Amino acid sequence: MFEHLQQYAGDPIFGLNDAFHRNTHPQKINLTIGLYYDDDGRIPVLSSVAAVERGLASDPAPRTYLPMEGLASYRSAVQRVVFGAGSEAVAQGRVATIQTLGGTGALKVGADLLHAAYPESGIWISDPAWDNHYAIFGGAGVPTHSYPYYDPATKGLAFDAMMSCLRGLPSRSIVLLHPCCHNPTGVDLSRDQWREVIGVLSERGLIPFLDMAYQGMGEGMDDDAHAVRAMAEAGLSFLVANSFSKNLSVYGERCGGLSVVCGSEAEAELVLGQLKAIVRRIYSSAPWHGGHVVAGVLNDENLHAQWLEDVAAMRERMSWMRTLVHEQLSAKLPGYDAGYFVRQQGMFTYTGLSREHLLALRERHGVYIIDSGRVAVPGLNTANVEHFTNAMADVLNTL
Ligand code: KET
Repeated sequence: MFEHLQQYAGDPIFGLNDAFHRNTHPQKINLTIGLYYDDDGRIPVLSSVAAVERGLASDPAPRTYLPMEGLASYRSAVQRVVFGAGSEAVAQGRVATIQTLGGTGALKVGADLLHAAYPESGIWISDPAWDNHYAIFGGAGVPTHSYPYYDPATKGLAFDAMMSCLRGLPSRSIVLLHPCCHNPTGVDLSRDQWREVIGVLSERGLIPFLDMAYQGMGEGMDDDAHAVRAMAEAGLSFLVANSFSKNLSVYGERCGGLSVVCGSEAEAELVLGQLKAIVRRIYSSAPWHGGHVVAGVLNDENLHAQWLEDVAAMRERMSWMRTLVHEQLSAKLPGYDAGYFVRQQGMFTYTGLSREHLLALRERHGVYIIDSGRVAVPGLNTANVEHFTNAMADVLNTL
């Protein structure tokens, strides 16, 4: 029945992560996937999450269906975390928020909403991109295009090229933006640059879709949401996908949110209705356990404070690793400018390494970096960073 189907080429991130686990190199290092590991190389269970889970286990509640839009206490917590406690748009009831299956689920539901509302609109995605953006929007029937983002010469932002592309887009085009910790480059916009981008989005009548999968991993929970809040304050209508996979370390619980900022409360009601209809026809409702865990942490003052401390520790550890790599590489490779390791931020760094370099890193040293040259920084720790910089120095010296 299915022999005519094409072979799945595999996912470039999950596929290499699997290959890493099959490798037997004694000092192998996994820098493939966007997972946060602590300095012992373990995926942490945050104490705030464990505390809520103990409470849930000690007094088991019926696992009923959640509403199509998700748990009310989860949705309001998403709004506070993403838009800030003092958000005018939220206070005016102009934001329709649902609990989603991670950030990916939020992107999919948002893509379906946009395709139904604006069937003619295409989406513009940063070059380079998180590949799944193409798959999710293309799969939802939205034509996909790219806008310039990264400048290999400076390992920084191609801001002028990006702006001139945005200025030329047809009105009602969708623009996918990363408010912080750009994946895969680690290159973010400054506040002044955001102001200019928001100006163009507004003048050109574009539809911004912000994908915030790493809130808190760049500069802080509020600072990282700057673009979202500035856009809301500027009075734009837009969508935000957010994820708790990384910042709460609850990847497999599939916890995210989709918020649609509208012009009025009545419009937000209409949107919420359509979001429920989309959820109902795809998977009916969001997960009970993850919803209660996240809402439990976010709505408890002490647990919330503990969570923020944990996120700060993750952020500081990643920035420490960046500093160590920069120092060690600069010493081992005097002619090589490793400054991008400290200029770029968040979970990823874009090395610009060639395919040859990447293959040699895997084969000679067991160092796994995905084919785009993106390094997932949390795979580094005090015990393996030296092996990493030795491996980098070896391949850059010999190839
Ligand atoms: N958006 C971006 C930009 C992103 O990097 C990820 C995950 C997601 C959304 C998905 O979030 P989730 O809540 O897990 O559905 N990225 C990492 C894992 C993956 O590829 O799925 C990664 O890039 O390694």
